[in-house]
Amino acid sequence: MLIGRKVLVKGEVCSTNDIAKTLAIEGEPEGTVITALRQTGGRGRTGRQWESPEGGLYLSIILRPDLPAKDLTLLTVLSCLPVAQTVEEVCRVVPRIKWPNDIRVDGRKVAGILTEACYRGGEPRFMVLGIGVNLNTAADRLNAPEAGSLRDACARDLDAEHFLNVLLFKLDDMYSKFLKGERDLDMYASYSESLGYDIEVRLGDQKVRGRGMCLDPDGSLVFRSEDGMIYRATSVHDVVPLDRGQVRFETGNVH
Ligand code: BT5
Repeated sequence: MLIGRKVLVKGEVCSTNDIAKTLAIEGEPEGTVITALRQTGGRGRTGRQWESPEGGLYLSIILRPDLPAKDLTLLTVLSCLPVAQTVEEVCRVVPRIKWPNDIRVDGRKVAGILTEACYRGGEPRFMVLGIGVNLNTAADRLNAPEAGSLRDACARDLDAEHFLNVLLFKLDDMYSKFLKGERDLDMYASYSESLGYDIEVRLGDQKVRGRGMCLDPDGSLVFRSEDGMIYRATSVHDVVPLDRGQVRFETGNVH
């Protein structure tokens, strides 16, 4: 097992991603995991905040994939699958993946992923895969209206060490397959609440309604707008599910 060969457990940190990046620059090998009890500067995408009080699980993994930069977004997107499967196995609830990086239970965000990469000559030197899970978090105290907690979802306290072990095992399996060129896109699609469903894709004031079709090989979300145009959403877009009774439509060919 590569991911989790070494796990560094911290108390309070600014961001586990920052610690992982510093260690990676200093030569820390691939697979090392940094976890923290809480973060004072937890980050989401595009400068957003990830609220990180005690009770949640915060981890960052150093990866040194021998892959072209164009594969990294797909790796991030597919990393949601082991997180969702861990939630399902440990908590016995039904998780859904909202493209690109949210894991939700009953429409509430219980986990998010942030990957950050360091490049040399246009190719990735290393990447840090950061995952935040609201494990035993008091979600009603978070300044995030859509947040949910796994403890609330399954009505019991969860064992953080057990959750982490299952998660690292599943991430390791997904990562080793990804490096061999295997992408479990059908399995991903079965957990997705964006593929085959009506969605609204937002960027600033712009909003386009359509239906998620498939993942592009570069990880972007291919969707067909209501007027029949084919678009790609990239990770700067926000994808909002349109609840019309959550009817699933057939997805297009997944590459
Ligand atoms: C994410 O960003 O969902 C990425 C979260 C990654 C966090 C991990 S923790 C370990 C590692 N170290 C870090 O510093 N980060 C990573 P995004 O899709 O941009 O979602 C951010 C948005 O989610 C915020 O703007 C809030 O609306 C909401 N939010 C903030 N904290 C939340 C929480 N604890 N639970 C659910 N939603 C939250």
